[in-house]
Amino acid sequence: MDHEEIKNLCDRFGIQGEYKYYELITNGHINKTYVVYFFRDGELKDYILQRINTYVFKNPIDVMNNISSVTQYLRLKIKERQDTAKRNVLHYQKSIDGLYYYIDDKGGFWRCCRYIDDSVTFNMTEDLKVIEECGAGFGDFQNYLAEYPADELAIVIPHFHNTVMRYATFKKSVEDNLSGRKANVENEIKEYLELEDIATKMYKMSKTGELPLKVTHNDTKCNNVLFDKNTHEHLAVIDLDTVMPGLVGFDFGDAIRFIGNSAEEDEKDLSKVYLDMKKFEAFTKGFVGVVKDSLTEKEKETLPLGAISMTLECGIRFLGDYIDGDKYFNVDYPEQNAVRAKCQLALAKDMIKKYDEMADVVKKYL
Ligand code: GN1
Ligand code: MG
Repeated sequence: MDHEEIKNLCDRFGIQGEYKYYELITNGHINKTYVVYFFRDGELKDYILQRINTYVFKNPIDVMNNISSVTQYLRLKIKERQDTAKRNVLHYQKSIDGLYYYIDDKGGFWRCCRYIDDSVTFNMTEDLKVIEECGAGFGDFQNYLAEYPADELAIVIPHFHNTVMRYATFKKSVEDNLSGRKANVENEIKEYLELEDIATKMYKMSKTGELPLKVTHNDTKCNNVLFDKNTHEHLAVIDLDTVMPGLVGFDFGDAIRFIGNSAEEDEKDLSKVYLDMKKFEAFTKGFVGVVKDSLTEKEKETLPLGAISMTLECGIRFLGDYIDGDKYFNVDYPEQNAVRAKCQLALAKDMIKKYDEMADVVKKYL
């Protein structure tokens, strides 16, 4: 993108002031994200400009409808608890056509929101206080949306955390071997297939009604929470693209998959990859501390299984995409999806070993 293109897009969203520059943000695997700076009223104002990946989100207007309803609802709920929600909810800009999106002449689907002042994100962090805050942030999010009318949400990606369906899709990728790269990952394929029962157990419990569907975030990576730059308190949960009915234990579990890992999501040296129990405990303390009163006994009991399910699911998604030829996730280098999949497998195997330890920690905070 050149400066002129970025500036023109911002004009479409009615952003006032003098355009200064932009930066590309590279930590998401799906959308293209830019932070754009404008000078106005004597200071720099920053905006997030994003192009939605329409290969992944087939109906991006539905995505924006969900987001505008959910953010409005959150704003009201948060204001019941405190004076202002200004730094706690994203504020999307309307385009000059009065819509929360703009479609450019090449079909690119854009949205824009104000960046929350003095906020930061964390990817991998060793700071247990930040991890606990992250848990409380996702826990609060869960509580705020507890009474949100779930049937009004569009299902933007059907079967998103349907692990049974994910395994079926994975097997199809293996069978089709579109990229011809299957031979490079035979061992991983075999190991993932051996773990299918444990990966699908919890989803099956939701189908029999043993676990309730609630409004969940569905992409609870630590970098989807904004923290105050100075105090590191959690401010807002972001990346609301996949807010849909789901399992609380999957939100918990996907967060653990990311923040509980001792290493990065794409660490190549697998000896560095394990479930860090200190991180697990910090996140659990924050999350469970906030949501415990609303959980059923089965929900409480299955939180550790949520972590295993989400790690295996994410792993087969990365591996399936590697075998398909990197169609879904953005990659920085050709083998990255295989590396991510190997890392998730190592992590999931360690979680299985530490199942009882996880369960004991959960009990401590219930
Ligand atoms: C994607 O966009 P991002 O990076 O927050 C993906 C998640 C995966 C995650 C793995 C819509 O999230 O489901 O867990 O990558 N989002 C979508 O890091 O597929
Ligand atoms: Mg994201």
